[in-house]
Amino acid sequence: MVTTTYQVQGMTCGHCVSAVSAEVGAVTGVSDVQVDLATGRVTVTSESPLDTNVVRAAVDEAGYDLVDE
Ligand SMILES: [Cu+2]
Repeated sequence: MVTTTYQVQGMTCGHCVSAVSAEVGAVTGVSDVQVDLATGRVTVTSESPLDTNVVRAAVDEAGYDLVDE
């Protein structure tokens, strides 16, 4: 299992957290998504390393932005 942390911009409430969790959780290979609303940190557990662009697309689909680090 691989754990990767991303920074997401624009989340303001529990609904945002649910939207991001649902979209990122639907990415192939992802088994767990933990969102910290206060910091915008999204921790994703997956079977193998994820393509950042795929995660970015999922976050975008939810209506938020992945911040480059
Ligand atoms: Cu919200």
